[in-house]
Amino acid sequence: MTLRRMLKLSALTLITSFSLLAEEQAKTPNILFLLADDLGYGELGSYGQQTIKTPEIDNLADNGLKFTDFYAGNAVCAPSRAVLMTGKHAGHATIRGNKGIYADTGRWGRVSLRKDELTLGNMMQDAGYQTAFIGKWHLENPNDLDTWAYARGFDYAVQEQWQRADSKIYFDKTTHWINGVNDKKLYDYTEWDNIDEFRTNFATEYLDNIKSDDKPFFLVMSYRTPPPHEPMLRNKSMFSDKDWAEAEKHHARKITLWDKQVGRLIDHLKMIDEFDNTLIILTSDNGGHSAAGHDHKFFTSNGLLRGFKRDLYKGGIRVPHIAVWPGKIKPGVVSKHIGGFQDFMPTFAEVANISKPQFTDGISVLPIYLGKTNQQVEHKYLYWEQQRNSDPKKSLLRAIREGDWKAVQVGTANAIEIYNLKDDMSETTNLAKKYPEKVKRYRQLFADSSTYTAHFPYANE
Ligand SMILES: [Ca+2]
Repeated sequence: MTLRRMLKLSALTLITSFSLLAEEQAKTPNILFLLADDLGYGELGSYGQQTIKTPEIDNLADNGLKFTDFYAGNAVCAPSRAVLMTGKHAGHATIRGNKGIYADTGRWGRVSLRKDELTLGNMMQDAGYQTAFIGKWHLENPNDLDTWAYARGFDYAVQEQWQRADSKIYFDKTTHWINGVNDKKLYDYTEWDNIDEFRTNFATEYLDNIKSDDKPFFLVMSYRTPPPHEPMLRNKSMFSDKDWAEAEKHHARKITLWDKQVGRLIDHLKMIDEFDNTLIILTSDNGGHSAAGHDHKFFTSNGLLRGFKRDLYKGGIRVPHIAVWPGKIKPGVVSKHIGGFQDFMPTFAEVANISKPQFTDGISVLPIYLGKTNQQVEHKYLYWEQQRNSDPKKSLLRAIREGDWKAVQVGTANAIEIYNLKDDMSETTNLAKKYPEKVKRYRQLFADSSTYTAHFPYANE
C-alpha cells in the first residue's frame, strides 16, 4: 500500500468515526419507566428482601444506580401518580387523595387530573418523543374519555379501567382499553402467568410493530403487581410447600411472576437493539400494603421502615428507585440523595434536552445518574399531604423530610411528631417535646407548602 493510499484510508476512517460519534451523540435516548403498584421498599432482593427472589430486577439494579432515600409522590395510588405525571409535589398537585369531594353534590369520588395540566406524556411529546402508556392510569374520571391516558399525552395507551362508572359503558376490570375505547382486549387469567405477562405483550407489540424508528420512545409500564387487586393466578403450585397463609403465597407468587416479566421486557429491548440507548427506571407508586389477608410485616415488605401504604411514615412513601443507562450510569452505585416523584419530570426534560416546565417542584437527578454528584441541586425539603374522605382532624395527613429530620402529623387533632432519621430510621422516638422550635417551624412549612385546590377542601388548614 502506498503512503498516499494509507493516508487516504486513515482520513476516511477518521471521518467515519467522527460521523458515527456525531450520530451517537445526536441520538436522543429512549426512556422506559417501570412503575410497580404498592411495591414496598424491602420487596426486592436488591433492597434487602430475603425470602421472595427477584433475580431479574436485581440484575437490573446491579447494572445501574440504586437510590436509598427516594420517595413516591404520596402514600396511595392516585395522588402519587398525579405527582409523577405533573411534576408538582403533594401540596401543589390537584389530586391529594384517592377520592375528593364534589361541592355541588357533597359526594366523595374519583378526581381526574385537570385537563389544563401538562402531563409528563405531553412534555415528552413536545420534546419529540413518541409516547406510550400501558396499564394502570388511575388519574381519570371513568366517564370522561378526555381524562384517560390516551387523551393526556400518550400516543398509544392501553388502560385498565375497573372503577365503577355512571355512564353506559361497562368497565369490567379485566378489560384493557386500547387508545380510548376504540379497541379492547380481555384478560383471562387461565391463559397467562399473570396480568403483567398480558401487559408485557402489549409492550413488545408496541416496540415491534407500533412505534416508529425515527423518534425516541417514552414508554410507561404501569404494572398490577403486587397489590391484592389480582385475586386469581393460574399457577397455584408455586410456594405450595411453604407453611405460609394462602394470601402470603399469593403475594410471593405475584412478585416472582412480575420479576420474570420485567426481565422479559428488558431481554426484548436487547433483542431489538434498543437497550444500549434506553434510560430505564424502576420504582413504585407507594409503600407495601396490608390488605386481603396479606400482612406487610410477613416478608418485611417495607424493610425496617415504620408504617405501610396510606401512611406518611416512611413505610408508606419511601420506595425503590433503580436507574439503568448503559454507558452513562455507572453500575453498582448507591445514592443517598433525597428525592421524590416530582423529580422525574425535570430529569426527563434534561435527558430530552428541553427546559423543564416552570411549574414543577422537582429537581433533575440527571447529575446523579451521570455521576456528577457535585453538580446535584438538593431539595430544601420534601412535603407530602394526603386528604381522605372524612374529618380532617383524623384524615388530613402531612409530612416533611428535611435532611435527617422528619415531621409527621396524622390528622389536625393530633400533634406534629418529629423524628431524627439519622439515629432513628424506623421513626420510633417522637422528639417533639425536645424540639418545640422545630414543631413550630414544620407547622409553618406545612401551611406554606399547601395551596388551594378544588375537591380537597382541607388544604392549608
Ligand atoms: Ca399503589
